Amino acid sequence: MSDLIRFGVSLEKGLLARFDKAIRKNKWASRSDALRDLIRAELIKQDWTEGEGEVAGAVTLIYDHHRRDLLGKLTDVQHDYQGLVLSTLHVHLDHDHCLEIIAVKGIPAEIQKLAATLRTIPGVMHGTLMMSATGKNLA
Ligand code: NI
Repeated sequence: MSDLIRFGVSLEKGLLARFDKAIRKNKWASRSDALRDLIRAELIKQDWTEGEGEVAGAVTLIYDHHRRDLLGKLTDVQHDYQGLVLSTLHVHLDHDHCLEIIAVKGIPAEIQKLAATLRTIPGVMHGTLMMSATGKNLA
């Protein structure tokens, strides 16, 4: 457990009222919990945009199950980037559509390149990159 340091925060009344409303809506236990989460979110965002360190996340892809040519390409790309791919979950959404969730860990620029390569494979209808962290340096 890291050392906790208390510090004061000055905010405009209206802004604090909105913040408290957001705290209730998001079920944070306290202003400190909310600030901690928001600070971590900002730091993780910075890690992804300018960091050289390791990050983690997930690529999600929605694609047409009947595009057989796509399956081979998806697998080929994941083999090309095997240093980044931790695990893959395949879900048959319905008769026609598949959801693939690919857990990734590595350098931000490389993960973003992998995500872009996957989501631009012909037949992929939608792709997202969920940018998270390895959990290090967040406490
Ligand atoms: Ni499927």
